[in-house]
Amino acid sequence: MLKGLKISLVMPCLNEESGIRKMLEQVPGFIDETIVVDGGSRDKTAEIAQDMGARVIVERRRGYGLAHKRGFEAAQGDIIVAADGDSTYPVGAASEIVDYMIERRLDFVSAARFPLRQETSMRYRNFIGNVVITLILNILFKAKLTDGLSGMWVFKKNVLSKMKFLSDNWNFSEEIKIEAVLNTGINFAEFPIVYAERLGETKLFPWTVGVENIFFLFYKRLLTL
Ligand SMILES: Nc1nc2c(ncn2[C@@H]2O[C@H](COP(=O)(O)OP(=O)(O)OP(=O)(O)O)[C@@H](O)[C@H]2O)c(=O)[nH]1
Ligand SMILES: [Mg+2]
Repeated sequence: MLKGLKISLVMPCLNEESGIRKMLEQVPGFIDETIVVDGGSRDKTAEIAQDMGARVIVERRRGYGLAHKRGFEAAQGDIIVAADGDSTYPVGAASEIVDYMIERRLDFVSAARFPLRQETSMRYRNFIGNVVITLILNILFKAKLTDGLSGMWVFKKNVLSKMKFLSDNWNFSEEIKIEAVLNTGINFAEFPIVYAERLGETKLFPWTVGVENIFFLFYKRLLTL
């Protein structure tokens, strides 16, 4: 609990046995429940998560967005902290973010990685992809994001009923921010965090996913005219 609010942590994981261990070691005491949505990992992700006290939901259908949606449905908290399970995001920063939310009466906060504090945390190719996609997102949706593809968000669970999602896959990361920014009933802000180098293998095919992300932005824009 934080300031009387129940906090749920949701992490999608596919073959992240090293990352999830490090994430779970860092889970702060104020987190009331930790949900790991496992994509049917072939390594020990699910066993490690369970042994370390997380609730494991297995969702074998592929999809980063789908995994998040399964986790959000199961979460019981007033506030959901969503973060990738590859040890790149600082879940401990959630307490500062919740303070910031209360102080500024915010409903949805996206953790922003830029400017990067640790240069080795992101490959140059991914950095360029993030900059280009964020720029296109900002132009198309008149937004002012510094990080359109961050994988850590802290939000009131009730905002989900105001959002409409088209994506079950990687585009979900940009889509959840677009939904938060466009919805006048959702107070949105970014909060700077320290992004760390990932443990384990990436699940992303950067070129394909980068191009899909850009097409998705135009598609979403057409549907939200
Ligand atoms: N359950 C589930 N989790 C997934 C799936 N695809 C990716 N993930 C998880 O989603 C998170 C984000 O994936 P990453 O591979 O880290 O993608 P990224 O952060 O854009 O790229 P990196 O630079 O490699 O970190 C990780 O915790 C993955 O294990 C999936 O189909 N199902
Ligand atoms: Mg990652």
